[in-house]
Amino acid sequence: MKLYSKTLSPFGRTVSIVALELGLAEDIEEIDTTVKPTAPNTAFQALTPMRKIPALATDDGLVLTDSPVIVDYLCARVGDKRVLGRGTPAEWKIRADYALTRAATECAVAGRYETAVRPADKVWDAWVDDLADKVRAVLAVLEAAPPDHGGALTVADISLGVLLEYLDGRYGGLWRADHPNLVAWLAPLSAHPSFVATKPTF
Ligand SMILES: N[C@@H](CCC(=O)N[C@@H](CS)C(=O)NCC(=O)O)C(=O)O
Repeated sequence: MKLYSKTLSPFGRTVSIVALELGLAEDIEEIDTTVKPTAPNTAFQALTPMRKIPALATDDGLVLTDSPVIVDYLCARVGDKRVLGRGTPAEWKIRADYALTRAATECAVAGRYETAVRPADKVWDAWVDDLADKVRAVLAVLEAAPPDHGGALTVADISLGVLLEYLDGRYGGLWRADHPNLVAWLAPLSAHPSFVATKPTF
């Protein structure tokens, strides 16, 4: 399989960590892929029209896009019941937390594009504030009840840990002051081998 990605992308990094956790890293060749709105990567677009990372080209010729679909595929491939809790009582709580964290990540990435890609005279501050407000609201929910993986990493833990480190890298760790539970929750996760192995340099 080929994974078109970059660990700077929180969606791409989540997939890379899931692959490591599932013992699939050896089966996946990671292709470092640069994308940016307004600067089409035409070679990559020939593979996937939305030219968003991550994208997984499978051995039987499928191109999967959208990180949750790729995570689902990888878990199904090895019959994993832990990362998504597939078929266990924990499954829908894991999927609910993952969906929430992913939505906040979409806002954090969109906010980054608003400020780092859009020309300054075209930035709409109310829109940027709206995106930040949604990230804050999700973090407030998770601060009150961080995912509890009971020692076994799930994709809810992985995607939240990746989001928090993305906020550290792209937003100067501003979230830390108001979220002591998440700060304590993140520390051991950041030291986990799959997090260390995929740590991006922002
Ligand atoms: N829903 C997608 C989001 C992927 C996404 O937005 N990736 C960003 C990088 S973090 C991207 O490819 N941006 C390029 C663009 O929007 O043109 C997923 O979960 O994989």
